[in-house]
Amino acid sequence: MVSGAYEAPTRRPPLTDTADTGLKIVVVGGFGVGKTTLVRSVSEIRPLNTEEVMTQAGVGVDEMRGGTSKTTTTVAFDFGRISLNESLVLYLFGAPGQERFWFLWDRLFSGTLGAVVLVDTRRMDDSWYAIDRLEHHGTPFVVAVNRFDDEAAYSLDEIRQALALPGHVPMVDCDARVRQSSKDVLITLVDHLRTMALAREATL
Ligand SMILES: Nc1nc2c(ncn2[C@@H]2O[C@H](COP(=O)(O)OP(=O)(O)OP(=O)(O)O)[C@@H](O)[C@H]2O)c(=O)[nH]1
Ligand SMILES: [Mg+2]
Repeated sequence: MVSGAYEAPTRRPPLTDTADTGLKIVVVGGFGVGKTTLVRSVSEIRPLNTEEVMTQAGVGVDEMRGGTSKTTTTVAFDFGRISLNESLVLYLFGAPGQERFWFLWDRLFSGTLGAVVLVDTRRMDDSWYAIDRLEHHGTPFVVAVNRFDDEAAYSLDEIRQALALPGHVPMVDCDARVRQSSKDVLITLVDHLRTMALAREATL
């Protein structure tokens, strides 16, 4: 196991009395990019997962590139929670990655303040649909590149170009298995949301 990696919370810590702002955040991206892993690694409560075992029937349809030991897939969504400080709580929803479940995304985006698009550079084209839907909904997002062990081949600038991302969209590297790394992604998103809110205020 990687150092700092996920350990299942053994209890459900209650929300602190000072928590007064809840933000709905969605983690979205293609099949097998690590969305469930990220929600699990960072959640302070035992996350709700809707994982199903992948069966023979999925051979040829649910193909993972890069040979992982993945045996399950999300069929509805993941749910977790993290308190970033005394007042700010994020409610995390991990989207299902397989194309046949993408119809659920638009519902999942309802009421969302911001999103994380998780990218695996071995399947970069799987990110297009997520970015397209978020832009359609006008949902601010950051792009987190989940660096699987065997790749550091592309720089963030190269990935920005490949995905045609405008300069204002923050990009970060991450290891979705590591709590602090996943937390840093969420902090990047919250900082981005704050910057955008301040810019909006300044133009009023
Ligand atoms: N080496 C490595 N493996 C990872 C990393 N992040 C996730 N994994 C593994 O990759 C596989 C896919 O992770 P999931 O979290 O199930 O991916 P997902 O995006 O939720 O998948 P779907 O819900 O099926 O779309 C799992 O076997 C993880 O253990 C990483 O940063 N490095
Ligand atoms: Mg999943």
